[in-house]
Amino acid sequence: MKVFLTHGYFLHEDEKEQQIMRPYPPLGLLYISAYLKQAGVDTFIFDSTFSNRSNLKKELNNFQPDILALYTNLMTKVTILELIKEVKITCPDIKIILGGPDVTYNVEDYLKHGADVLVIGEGEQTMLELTDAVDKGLDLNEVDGLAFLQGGNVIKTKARQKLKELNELPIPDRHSIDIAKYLDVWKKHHGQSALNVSTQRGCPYTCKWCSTAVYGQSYRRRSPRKVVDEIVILQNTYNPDTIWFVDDVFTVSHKWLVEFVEELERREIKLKFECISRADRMNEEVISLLKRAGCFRVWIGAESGSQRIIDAMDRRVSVNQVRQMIQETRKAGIEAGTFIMLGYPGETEEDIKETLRHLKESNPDHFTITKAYPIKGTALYEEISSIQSAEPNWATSTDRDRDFKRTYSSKYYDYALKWVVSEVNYEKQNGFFNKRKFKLKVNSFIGQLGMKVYKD
Ligand code: B12
Ligand code: SF4
Repeated sequence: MKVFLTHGYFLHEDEKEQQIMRPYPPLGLLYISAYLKQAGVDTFIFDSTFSNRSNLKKELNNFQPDILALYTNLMTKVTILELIKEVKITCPDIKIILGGPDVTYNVEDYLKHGADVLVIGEGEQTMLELTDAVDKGLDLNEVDGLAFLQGGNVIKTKARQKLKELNELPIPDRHSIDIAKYLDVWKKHHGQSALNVSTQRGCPYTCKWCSTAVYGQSYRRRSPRKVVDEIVILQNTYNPDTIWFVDDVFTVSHKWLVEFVEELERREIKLKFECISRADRMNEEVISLLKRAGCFRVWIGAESGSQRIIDAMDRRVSVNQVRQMIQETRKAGIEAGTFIMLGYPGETEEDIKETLRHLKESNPDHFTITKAYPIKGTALYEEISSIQSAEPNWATSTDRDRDFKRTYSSKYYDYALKWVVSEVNYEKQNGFFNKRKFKLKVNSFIGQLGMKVYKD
């Protein structure tokens, strides 16, 4: 049984990312690959990030797999559907399997667009059992965590039990892809290289816009020893300048953090890393532990500067806490970043002004800002279903294109974004009035003007 693993992300087709240039290896796929190879399955992994569609087809043709298994998220969906269509014509005997966060709540659509089987949730065990079942011609109904069509009907097998012991997972199969390409791009564009590592799976919180499609509302973690083992391998093999922990809330367990710091210190491992946290899982002691461990940047989600909107999101944090933790983090010599969302249902101009005040006052080193959109399967998605503007064509759009009736027109929030970004960046500029400051003021003015024009 030959398995060809890939994902539908091509950097050269992503103009936005070409400006950002912070690509990371496809960690989920690398976990699946390591797990299958460990069990002796003949597996080939094609990392599409720096490649193109014609190379993918060439490699697929060379390898002649029985199974083509693709990672799918909401941004890569359209490409994945195009690939399925082509493969169905050129190699109709290959079984097409999809996994990743976007399949869980779009089961019928993916199956009706040509996928043979979907792997729902955590993929390692399901993929291995599925490969075995396909190989031996066994009944797929016996494999947990699948969806497929039978006589035109959607069949969903029993939900897969979440892995209890993450320590049993093999180290991701990085050596089967060209990691040097990632390191080079990072070095060239940011002066230092970075690689991604996962220490936990699941998140116990319930923020309404966040997708828990893969790991659910859970919290499982690898032991600090296993994580440090992986870091040592990465340092000896690739020597990245920094590590990004992809975990949802890195500081969720303070006990784990203490043990992690002790393990690093005991083995005299020097680390420089970036992670994501929540203000309510931070305090002075946690910040000092992060510093000791080598954290150079921590992202502290707030999403809004208005407590009313934070509560509507079920974010369960106070805006004052967020402000205080951003400031304390910076005082400790760690960069602070924060995420902001505009256009959440019910958000008014007053809320946006509070968000602007919040950003100016907390003064993070970095912030990202997006217009709120509903990911299928989230509480936000359910909430906006009655106020959705129009149902976009599923196969040619993404959840990002799904619009809904907000307090003001959708365009209003595009201009609000421009206003907030330029105002905050203006505030960050030191010195006399100069060309950059002038440009930011002009953009801020355009933003405000657009907000006036599109308020209704
Ligand atoms: C790191 C990350 C990123 C990085 C990606 C870097 C990279 N190359 O990995 C960056 C910052 C670039 C990013 C961007 C985006 N992301 Co993101 N990201 C994450 C995050 C935090 C961790 C991903 C990760 O590495 N997880 C660890 C690995 C081991 O898990 P995994 O990938 O899910 O893999 C498991 C399963 O999915 C499955 N599986 C995976 N691949 C395959 C393949 C097959 C064949 C099979 C059978 C199974 C399978 O098995 C794996 C192991 O159990 C997740 C949240 C999360 N906690 O997972 C969001 C998440 C995946 N991102 C999300 C979103 C929305 C985005 C963006 C659209 C955001 C935006 N507005 O631009 C973009 C899309 C970018 C793109 N073009 O693809 C959503 C996806 C929702 C959805 N339905 O698709 C998530 C779930 C966040 C959330 N909670 O809402 N992201
Ligand atoms: S936004 Fe962060 S804290 Fe909230 S549910 Fe998602 S991962 Fe958890």
